[in-house]
Amino acid sequence: MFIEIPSELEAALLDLPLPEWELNGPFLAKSTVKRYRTELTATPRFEETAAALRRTLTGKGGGYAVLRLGNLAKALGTDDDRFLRIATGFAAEVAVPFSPFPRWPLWKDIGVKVDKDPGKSSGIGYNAFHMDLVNATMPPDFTTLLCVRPDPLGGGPTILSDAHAAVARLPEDCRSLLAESAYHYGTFFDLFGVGEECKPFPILDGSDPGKGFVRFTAKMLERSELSPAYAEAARELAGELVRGQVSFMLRHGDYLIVNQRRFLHGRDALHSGQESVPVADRRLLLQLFLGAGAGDGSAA
Ligand SMILES: O=C(O)CCC(=O)C(=O)O
Ligand SMILES: [Fe+2]
Repeated sequence: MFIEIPSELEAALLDLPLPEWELNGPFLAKSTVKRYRTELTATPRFEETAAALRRTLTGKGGGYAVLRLGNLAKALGTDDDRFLRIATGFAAEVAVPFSPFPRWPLWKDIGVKVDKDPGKSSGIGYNAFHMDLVNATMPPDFTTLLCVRPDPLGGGPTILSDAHAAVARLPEDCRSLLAESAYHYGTFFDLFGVGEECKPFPILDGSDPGKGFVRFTAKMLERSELSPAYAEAARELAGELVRGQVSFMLRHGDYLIVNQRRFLHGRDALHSGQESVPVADRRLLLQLFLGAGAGDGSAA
């Protein structure tokens, strides 16, 4: 699941003149996708690396990948737009990059806030298994996290779990409860490219593994009012996800891409003592969503 960048590709990427990207509404413009692809495919071993990335995300048994961009991050600096353009170029080989949040840039900061709900994005606690934009009718096919700075205190390993494998281990009666439209989570307003609000929703929609989503967030167990039988079924699923989890620390320059139709993600708690870490030194990720591209209808 970890993909190294061949050294000759790395060297070529350092000098690649990728222009600033353009957006078409929330989507990366087709003209940018085309231009980046033209530049990138001219570099040695790019195509085989992009193919390996796609295989790892969508092939049999796959569902997430970590592209090791650490050497490029070190050489270019993560503040340098050239680094983000390279990451955007790899992302665009998987699906169409877009920002569902109209007021935010394409890449959204996920920093560390000590006074936020510890279990939510940018909180310091255990961020339980979830899919991003769980309550949208068309959630992003892929969610991606670029690690600019790991927790300097050494906490916050990423957790991942194969959602369909977890479901398959559940008893039949539990699965039928999960297939009912009895679940809800969070708020929904002013989002682009992800459809409408889905409320209530079934966790299982009856489609084949890898096609439909396991529309789940373990955060609903504490933050949504669910009737007891459904809450219990959701709790059992959460337990199976934990039983099947893998866990690893994202390093500087690691680019995690998760196929949301296969894997759910989360993060273990950061190390205690975040209050004493200056904000500018705390863990920092950049998040980007990818969709199959129903959106950008422009010919540009
Ligand atoms: O902090 C992390 O590693 C994960 C964050 C996350 O999953 C989110 O913000 O949706
Ligand atoms: Fe997330």
